[in-house]
Order: sequence, then structure tokens, then C-alpha cells
Amino acid sequence: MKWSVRLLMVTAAVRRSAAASEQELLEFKQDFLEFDLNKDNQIDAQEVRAQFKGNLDAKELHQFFIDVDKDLSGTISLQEYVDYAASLNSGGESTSNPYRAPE
Ligand SMILES: [Ca+2]
Repeated sequence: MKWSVRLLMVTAAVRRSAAASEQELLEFKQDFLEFDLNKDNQIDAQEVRAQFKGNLDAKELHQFFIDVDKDLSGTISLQEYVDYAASLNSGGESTSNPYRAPE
């Protein structure tokens, strides 16, 4: 029975090396929902600040939005957040992403 466990672990490792797995996407989505306090499906600067409870200075907050808010809307959509989280997970190897929906 040990073998099947080992095989599962190897399979998981292979999946992890690719793009974000379905499991990771679910986790990212969960993170996003925690940020989105007023449930409008957008994270704004106020919500990010609330989440970090003052441990984020204005410069870091600004940089966060530069990194994540790719369409410069001033708010972060789930799509943008998932793209950002996936790029962190994969070591930021690529700026293109297969998850981006056309706006
Ligand atoms: Ca929101």
C-alpha cells in the first residue's frame, strides 16, 4: 500500500511544478474572499490595509497594487489576484498566464 501513497506524492509534485493546480486555485480564491470584506468581488486599497492591520506602509501598499492591479483599475479582481498568487508560487517565471479572461 506504501507504493500508492508514494505515487500520489510524485503526482502531486509534478502537478505543482506546472501552473497553479486546481487545489491552489481554490486556496487563492479563499484568500481573495478573505480580503474582499464588502463582497463586491474587488479588493481595494482599504481592504488590503484592513487585512494587514497597519503592518503595511503606504509604499508597500503602492507596490502591491503595481504588482497585482494589472489593468490599473485601482482595485484587484479575483483574476488579478489569482494571477499574482500563481506567479509567486511558480517563482514568477513568466508574466503571461493562461487564466486571464478577456475584459
Ligand atoms: Ca471589495
